[in-house]
Amino acid sequence: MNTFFNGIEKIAYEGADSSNPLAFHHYDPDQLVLGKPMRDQLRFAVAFWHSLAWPGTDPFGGPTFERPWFDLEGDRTRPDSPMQAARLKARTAFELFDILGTPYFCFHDADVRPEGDSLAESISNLNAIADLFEQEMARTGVKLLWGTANLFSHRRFMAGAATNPDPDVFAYAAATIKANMDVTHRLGGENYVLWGGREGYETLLNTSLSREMDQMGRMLALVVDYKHRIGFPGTILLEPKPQEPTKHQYDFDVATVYGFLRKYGLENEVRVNIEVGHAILAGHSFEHEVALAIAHGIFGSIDMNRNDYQSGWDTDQFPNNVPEVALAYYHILKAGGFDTGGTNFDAKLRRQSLDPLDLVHAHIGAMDVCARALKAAAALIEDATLDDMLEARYRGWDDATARKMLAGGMSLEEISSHVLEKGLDPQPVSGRQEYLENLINRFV
Ligand code: XUL
Ligand code: CO
Repeated sequence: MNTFFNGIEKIAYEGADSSNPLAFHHYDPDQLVLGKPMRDQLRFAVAFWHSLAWPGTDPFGGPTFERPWFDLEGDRTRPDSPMQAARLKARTAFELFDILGTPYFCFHDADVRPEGDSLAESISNLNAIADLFEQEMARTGVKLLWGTANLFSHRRFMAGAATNPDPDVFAYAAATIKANMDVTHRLGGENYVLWGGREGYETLLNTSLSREMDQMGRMLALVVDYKHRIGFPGTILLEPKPQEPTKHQYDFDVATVYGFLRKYGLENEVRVNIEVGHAILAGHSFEHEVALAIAHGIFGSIDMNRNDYQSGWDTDQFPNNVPEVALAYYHILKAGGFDTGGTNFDAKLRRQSLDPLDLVHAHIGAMDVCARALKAAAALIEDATLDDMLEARYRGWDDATARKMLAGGMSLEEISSHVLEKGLDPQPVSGRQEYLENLINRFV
């Protein structure tokens, strides 16, 4: 074993004083944070896509990474070579999970199996790789956080999957989702993700918004119905993103997704998978998206990959901003932590980071950033100043009249009389933002 990674040993926790780059400095899986081992608080997952299937391309240049399975994938002269490539890639993936000690992984069908000449062949390829996954999962104890279908790379999906003007594409997408839900269920996946890569539009000149929204609502209702019929115990997750690849994506952000779920009556069935970079693209902060999802009761899971703050597109970089991550975990921990969700790295190396070792360093760094942020968030909660000040800010609402007013027990006339009779003259109080920012700075 351990061939691609050339003998790299399992990464161990050595503490903040260690200078060993192949050690964790903050992620100690067994350390208790708010009464739970860090392993179970963070629930780390490695994404197959960018870590194993992305070849280092960018809009101006071809592949930069040389991975042994890429050569086999392209060799169509030997009929089994794309499947050999898929098996080699899968074994290498589990080597990586083993080295890092990440408890979970995530995949898209297109990352793990070669596309067949027909849907039936693609599904049979997927099932064959799932057999190998089962063996590797049993060998290593690594579990599946989520599975998903890639309904955006192939040209058949260029005008959308669920939102395609052609009903045959809708049906093809539905059949693909079914196959992926079956595999996710078989592998004990804890969630099933839908990210609408092509569910949006390039121009309104050729787009009927009302039709496309109804088509998306129908697809999601079919998914929820199938989940219940097969007894899939996991969570269905939608992943918001405002644009890219399409100019406008329907799952723009958490607020938009919540409105969409309400419109189609699915707000109690579906939650969100929030990605740092997608929040930034939508003009929000990551903690805003997390906090809003929690406020709406639809928080599910996170993809902890960030954008470059200058470039303005989805660069999917590994996280390295502790305060940003800490504030998100603060909200997650305050809400009781992850349920079926976890911390997935849907992140890719920079295209000059050619070596297998770069993949290991990227994940070590990302896991350490998250661990450090988690500890800071827990310390903020234990300190309780932030929470106490928030509570105090709204304390006026404990008053009987205030409660009656909020519960709908007073009309506008009654409220008006109340103000006039009492001679109310509310005085502004400081929001103390700088004080609070200084407080955060003590913990991160
Ligand atoms: C794309 C993206 C996807 C989803 C799953 O921006 O983040 O990988 O996480 O399809
Ligand atoms: Co993602």
